[in-house]
Parts: sequence; C-alpha cells; structure tokens
Amino acid sequence: MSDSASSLSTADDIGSLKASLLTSIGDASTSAALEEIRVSMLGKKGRITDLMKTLGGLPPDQRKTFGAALNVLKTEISAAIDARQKILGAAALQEKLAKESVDVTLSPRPASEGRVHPTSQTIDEIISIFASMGFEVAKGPNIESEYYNFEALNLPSSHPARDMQATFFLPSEGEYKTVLRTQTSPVQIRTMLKQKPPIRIIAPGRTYRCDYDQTHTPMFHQVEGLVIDETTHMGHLKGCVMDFLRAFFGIDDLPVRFRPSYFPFTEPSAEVDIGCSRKGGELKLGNYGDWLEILGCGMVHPNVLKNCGIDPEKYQGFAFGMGIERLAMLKYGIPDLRTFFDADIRWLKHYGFLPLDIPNAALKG
Ligand code: 2NM
Repeated sequence: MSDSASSLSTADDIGSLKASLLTSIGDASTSAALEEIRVSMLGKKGRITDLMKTLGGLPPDQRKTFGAALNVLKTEISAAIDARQKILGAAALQEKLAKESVDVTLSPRPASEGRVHPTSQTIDEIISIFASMGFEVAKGPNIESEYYNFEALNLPSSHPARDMQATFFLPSEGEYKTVLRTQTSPVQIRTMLKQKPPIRIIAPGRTYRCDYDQTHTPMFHQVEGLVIDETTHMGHLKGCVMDFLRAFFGIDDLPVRFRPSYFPFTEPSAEVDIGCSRKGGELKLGNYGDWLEILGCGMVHPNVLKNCGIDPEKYQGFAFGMGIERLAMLKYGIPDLRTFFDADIRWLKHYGFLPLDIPNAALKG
C-alpha cells in the first residue's frame, strides 16, 4: 500500500485497501484498537478522509468514479467497524457480567455494611438547618406538566432550557407537554397555588436534564426554597442564605457574596459565591480571598406570583436553588459527580454515613 493519495486511484488499489482494512478490523480484539483504526481512516486526519480531500484536484471524470468508489469504501468500512464494535461490546459485557456476578445464595451482608448515601445525608442536613429556621418540606411529582415546570415560572417557550436538547420530553397530548422536571420550582408553583401566604418551604428532590459529562448527570438532586409574606425583602433573602451556608459548611465566618444575575422567575436575581482557596490545586472553603459559585436566588417575579393567584401588590418573597450533589462534593471532598450514581458498595463504604450519624447543624443545637 502506498502512502501517496494520487497512487491510489484505481479500483484495484481501493479494493486492496478495503481488503487489508477488513482484515485489521476483524483482528481488532479491543474497542480501543478498533477506535484507533476508525480514527486513522475516518477521523479528521484519517487516510480515507485525506483521500476525499484529493478529489477536488482530479479531472471531472476521474473525480466522479474515484469519489463514488471512495464513498462506497467509507460506508463499508464504517459498517464493518460498527459490526465489530457490537461483537466486542457484547463480549466485554459478558466478561463483566461473569466477573462481577452476584451469588444470590450467599447470606445477607451484616447490617453494619450498609451506609447512608451522601446525597441522602446531605438532604437530611439541609432539611435540619431549614427546619430550625421554620421551613416546611414540600414535595411534588418528578413527571411534570410543561406548565408548572416552565410556563408558570415565566420561562417563555423560546427559552433555551425548553429545548429538546436540554429537557426530557415524555409522550403527551394536549396544550402542554409532559416533561421530567428540570428543577424543583414546579413544587413551589404547586404550593403557591394551593396555599395562602405566609409560605416558608424548601423542596428537595430529583431533577432531570439531558446532559452527561464530568460535571453533569441526567438525574441529579436540587433543593429550592421559597418564602412569601407581606414584608419579605432582599435583606431576609441575604440573611437566610448566609445563615444556611455557614451552618451547612460549619464555618462561622464563611464569606458570602451576592452577585447580580438573571433568572426569568426572579427580579432582581443574584448568584451567590462563598469564600475559598484554590492554592496548590486543592479547594478549601473559608476566608482566603478567592470565590466559588454555590447557588442562585432572587425576589420572586411578580408574573410568577400572578400566575399562582398571589397579589404582587400585597405579597412578595424570595426563592433560591442549589445542587445537592455539588454541596455534598464540597463538604465531603468527593471529587467526581458521576460516582454518586454508580451504586458501588466500595464507594459507599468510603463516603457513606452510618444510619445514626448526626447532621452537624443538629449537633450545634
Ligand atoms: C433558583 C434561582 C432563583 C426559584 C424561583 C422559584 C419560584 F417558584 F418561586 F418562582 N422557585 N425557585 C429559583 C430562583 C431557583 O435556582 C437556581
């Protein structure tokens, strides 16, 4: 096989390249080896990709036949790689299943092996702190109407959060689609619709977004809070959030900073940072001069109050929202979000809690 693209211009040359590639694909024994072949042929700088780029310089008749032949080659090689990938994937799964098989006839683990998941522990701690400030816990469905999840929250249908890419839509009919809730705010909407102020609630729970990478998982937990009364103002919001963060992290002088921001459902809106240090690549919370974003909040938008049958001339209030896994990672030094969802008993033994571990806010009395 020659390296020069121009020498590979006959049907025979393409045929022998195909034959040798099919052999290599058949011989590939790992997904990684297969991926290497794919990249070296079809990747941005791959051989077939390079050959495609030479087409422009050929006379029209040659371009037509050579281009068609290259396209066929590309399709066949892609298909062969996909087919081989399926076989290797199935084999890898079989091996994993065999290696990690569970013997269901074994006697149960002793009770002391179990642990409270850091997410559950963190939710308990959050509830404990807000309960001491007079908040109640509110709950709502994970499967929501677009109306409660978006519309009532003053998010127009043009908002990027309402895109197919960002939200899980479920099969539905009628004016409003059905979604997996993207935040717990629909719980606040439902509460305002059925309860007259004063309102003081937090809504912890699962939320869903179509996202997966180092710092995003399709399901995660959030806690949102809502306070509505006749004289509630931004000062209450600041005090409440500051007291919560200092109690949660157990740092009495934790610096807390409010930065102007934008959310459709609050006006004014703010993002909240806490003091930290990133010296030596290690994150430490406290009064060290650096800042870390931790939550969003604001005064509930008059449109949202109106949507819930609350008179914005008489009542006002604040709301806030934050990610629970993120709080847990910061407090307990857990480096990787995705491990929260692996259901790995070794991870749980390391980061989990005993059933009677006491949330730090309760310890302080
Ligand atoms: C956030 C940030 C700011 C919020 C607003 C509401 C409601 F329903 F009252 F409008 N619930 N939650 C809110 C406000 C949530 O999360 C980052």
